[in-house]
Amino acid sequence: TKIGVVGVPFDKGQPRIGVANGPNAIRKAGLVDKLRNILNSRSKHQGGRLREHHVRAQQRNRKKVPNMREYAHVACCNCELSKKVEQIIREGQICLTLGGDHSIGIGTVDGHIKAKNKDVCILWIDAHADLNTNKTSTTGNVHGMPMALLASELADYWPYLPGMDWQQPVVSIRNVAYIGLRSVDSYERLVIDKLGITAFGMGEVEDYGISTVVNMALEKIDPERERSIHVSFDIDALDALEAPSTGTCVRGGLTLREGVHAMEMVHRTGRLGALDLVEVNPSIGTEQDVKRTIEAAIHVIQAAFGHSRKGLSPGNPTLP
Ligand code: DIR
Ligand code: MN
Ligand code: MN
Ligand code: MN
Repeated sequence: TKIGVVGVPFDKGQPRIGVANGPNAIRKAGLVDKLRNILNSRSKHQGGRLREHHVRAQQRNRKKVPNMREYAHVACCNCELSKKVEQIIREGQICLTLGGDHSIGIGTVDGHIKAKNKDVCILWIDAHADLNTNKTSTTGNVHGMPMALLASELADYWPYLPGMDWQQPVVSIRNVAYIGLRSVDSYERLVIDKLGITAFGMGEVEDYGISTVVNMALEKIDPERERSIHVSFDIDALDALEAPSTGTCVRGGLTLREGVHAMEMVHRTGRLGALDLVEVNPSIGTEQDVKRTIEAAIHVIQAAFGHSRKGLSPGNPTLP
């Protein structure tokens, strides 16, 4: 396994200050060493390598779109990010992107799709559907819009987006499944119903259990078990008690156990192509809240890359 880690200190998709420090905070807590441990625990010939990258937003124009705050920043950052993600995946690495707010999902999914010739399927793990257009959004925050920008079925609902020509809405919404929904706007609900989007809210997690939900989601979006899987994990999918340091936390969410289990299942498919971990905001809450949120994020990431809760064996299989 090769892993490419991209830090994206971007916060313009939402109004709270601090989320741009997410990548740094997660790294400071030891993420890279923990991922290297996982790689080192595998046998020699399976091997592993990890590389670090950064994408910084550089606004190059002042283009505006109605009801899309900081539009030009979002467009420029995602353009750079898409190229970086595409390059990483083309080099045979699984791309881990640390946000930043969830508007960066535009670039990560776009880059993933461009890198693979085959179809990509998406697990959007989030309290929110992020399915607003600039006409339905009540906030104008672009972190509530990435899925609507990516979905081919919604292409006609957008005005011309200057500086976003590189981004074509090429994902069919049939290749997308939500897990963890519990705060969905009314127009988002309408779109989910009209297009028949696969959506497992907290009610379904309660009814079936996380394991069945993940299996049902993968069965829907990847029935032939051949697609590259993109997981876009908004930390607010986790319960507010598990991950308080995030801009729009909602109570009644996934436990950390459920989040970790879902990622272990994705790991076991062997088809994880890219993981986004977004919306960790180290400026929200107490020191303890921040620590708890970052730890949760790291547990989720480790699980996706093969950490076992039953322990990792040492790379060298002989007892000293
Ligand atoms: C809301 C909140 N649906 C919006 N979205 C959030 O602004 O469009 N997404 N918080 O993560
Ligand atoms: Mn989100
Ligand atoms: Mn969210
Ligand atoms: Mn821990």
